[in-house]
Amino acid sequence: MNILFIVCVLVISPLSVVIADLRVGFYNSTCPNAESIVRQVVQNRFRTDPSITAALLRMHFHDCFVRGCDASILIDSTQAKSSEKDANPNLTVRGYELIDEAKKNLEAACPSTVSCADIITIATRDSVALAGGPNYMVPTGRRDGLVSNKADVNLPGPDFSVSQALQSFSAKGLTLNDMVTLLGAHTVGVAHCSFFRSRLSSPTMDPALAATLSKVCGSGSDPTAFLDQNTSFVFDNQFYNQVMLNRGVLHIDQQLSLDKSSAPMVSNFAKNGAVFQQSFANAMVKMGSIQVLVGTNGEIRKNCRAFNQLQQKNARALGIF
Ligand code: HEM
Ligand SMILES: *[C@@H]1O[C@H](CO)[C@@H](O)[C@H](O)[C@H]1NC(C)=O
Ligand SMILES: *[C@@H]1O[C@H](CO)[C@@H](O)[C@H](O)[C@H]1NC(C)=O
Ligand SMILES: CC(=O)N[C@H]1CO[C@H](CO)[C@@H](O)[C@@H]1O
Repeated sequence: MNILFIVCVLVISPLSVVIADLRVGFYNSTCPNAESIVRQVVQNRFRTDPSITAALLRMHFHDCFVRGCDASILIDSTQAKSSEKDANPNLTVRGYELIDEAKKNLEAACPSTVSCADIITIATRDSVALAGGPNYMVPTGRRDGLVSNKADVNLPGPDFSVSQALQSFSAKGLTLNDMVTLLGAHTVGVAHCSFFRSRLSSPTMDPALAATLSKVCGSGSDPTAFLDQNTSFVFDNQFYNQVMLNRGVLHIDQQLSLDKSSAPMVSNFAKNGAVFQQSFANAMVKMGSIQVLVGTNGEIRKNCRAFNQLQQKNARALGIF
């Protein structure tokens, strides 16, 4: 009965089936240095640019929430087709060149073995640890997707309520606790004024912060402000303390402490940094397994920015083979 059911699901929609078949150390025998090769690249970058942690966290989130964690976010648009990258919420995603560098080093060590989707996952984990966050084991074995459409990008917006945002997280199999935890990633990184301008006149923002941010946002085209105004580069629980002081920058961040459903979680994380760190590690592993491709689904891209088929076509056109 069960087997029959599974077979039917596979036949109907083979690419969207969630198969929890990721394993810690998936590359132990095929590319034993895979994780240390990625870590090296992240360490080098972090030394000169600690904002890489925020960049990778956001990239990982956007990747996993659109067609699953399949590196579809990395695909460059072509003249014929706009990829996820060119959807508005993704325009400010950064860190693509770090993924390219890790991929180049991995291809040199073990060609066509380590997926771009796993590179994003491992690099994000390493960057979080470097910024003072938890260092957790991530299961690997993801394969890279064969589709990336601008029109598929449907992410929660910064002006969502907690219940609206929860709908989007629930659709990916994540709970309210997962969502409150994952939004703790806003303990690092920045937001452009255009994403929070409406909050500057809100009675739910600390007037001192509103005054500061109004000044910041009053000049230039679309400046940025830190999402965690206290410890902006440290991966800690200060985001939750800031939110409890009405110093959340995005509307959704502030709503976490105003909405009755999420407020107790916020105050628990604000009081207890260790509980937040453990919860974050668990939630990241969960987010990292959304709709993954495993086994023989998808492919292992040689260049994270293009599907293999397209790379071969371009190479033939250039007379490379
Ligand atoms: C309801 C869910 C979420 C909403 C509405 C949201 C919204 C936003 C917005 C509007 C920005 C500013 C982007 C910019 O101005 O360039 C941002 C930045 C950021 N988000 Fe989220 N986010 C959500 C969940 C998450 C999750 C789950 C993560 C990771 C686990 C995450 C990590 C980040 C990080 C690290 C930044 C800073 C990026 C940087 O400095 O480059 N966010 N988010
Ligand atoms: C890979 O090695 C690590 C560390 O020895 C171990 O914990 C893990 O289970 C191994 N994974 C596989 C798939 O062999
Ligand atoms: C800022 O963070 C530090 C270090 O975690 C903490 O001790 C302090 O209370 C925080 N300040 C505010 C205003 O939240
Ligand atoms: C917040 C935002 O910019 N949303 C846009 C994201 O991209 C989609 C698809 O391109 C647009 O329809 C949204 O308006």
